[in-house]
Amino acid sequence: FNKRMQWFTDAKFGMFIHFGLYSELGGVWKNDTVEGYAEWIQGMMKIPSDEYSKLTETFNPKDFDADFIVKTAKEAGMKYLVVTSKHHEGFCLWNSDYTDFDVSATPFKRDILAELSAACKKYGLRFGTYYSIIDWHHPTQKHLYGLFEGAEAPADSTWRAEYIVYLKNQVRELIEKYDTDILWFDGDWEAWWNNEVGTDLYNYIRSLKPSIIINNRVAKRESFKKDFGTPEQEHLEEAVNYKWEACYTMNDSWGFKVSDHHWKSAEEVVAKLHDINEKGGNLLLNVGPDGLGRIPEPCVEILKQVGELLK
Ligand code: FUL
Repeated sequence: FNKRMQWFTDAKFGMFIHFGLYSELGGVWKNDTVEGYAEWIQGMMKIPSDEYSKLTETFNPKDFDADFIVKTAKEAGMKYLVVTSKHHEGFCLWNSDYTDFDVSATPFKRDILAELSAACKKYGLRFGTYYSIIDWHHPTQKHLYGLFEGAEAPADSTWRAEYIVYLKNQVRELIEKYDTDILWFDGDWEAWWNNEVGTDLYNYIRSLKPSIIINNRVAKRESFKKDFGTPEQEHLEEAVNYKWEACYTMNDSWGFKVSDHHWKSAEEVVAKLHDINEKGGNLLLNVGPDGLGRIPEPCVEILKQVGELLK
């Protein structure tokens, strides 16, 4: 375990990237601003699936520059990156063989994971992928979140098994095509997810790539401690006998939100990093590129200063 976790323990500081169709909206739907996290806009505002899916027709982040993003991370002292390959909305940032709801269906077409993983190789950063267990778009989950008109609960319970086949196929793609070093799951709080399916998924992934590192949200985070804990917008007060990584936003939202200018200062970031590292944790600090693929300018500036302070 220690050997597998060594690079992660040494890394101490990573970049989280929340990017998806929601980035186009910047937290605004029909002149209404979502309360809280911008990547939750579909769920919070109950935007029907067929309407939300149309965002693929305009998803065109033509200023997205993986090289610049990874270089920015590196210069800020970060040693790895974790990108939302699929957030709760279900849209995939890579060209997946198992769905059409992905980058290839947009005018942009470019494979965002391919570009980011290549840039990580170039700059010597480890590459990780976030994957949401919740999927607001997948047909097997139609009855769960009130986003599909007239969707009734299926007569039998096979939908979950069917969804897990999809999930496993996609996770295998993330490993085989992009050689992902971290699988960062999320959405474990749903009642239909449990430690049994989570443990099976954990074992499956380890069998495909034994050296991979998986977060505790692969199963129920309260009771599952492998491979690392994931305190969110907070961190532990003292060292514990398991590995953990605290994730924090740079402003208030994970996904790009036009109205969110509540940036942490570089000094605050560095203080947090040191405090977390002292207690044995890693810091995964988020950036949310906008609809054109650009990290907001203030955020780039803060990361530059963080790099300076850490020199
Ligand atoms: C949470 C998600 O619901 C948020 O949107 C975000 O991705 C955060 C890191 O995890 O559980």
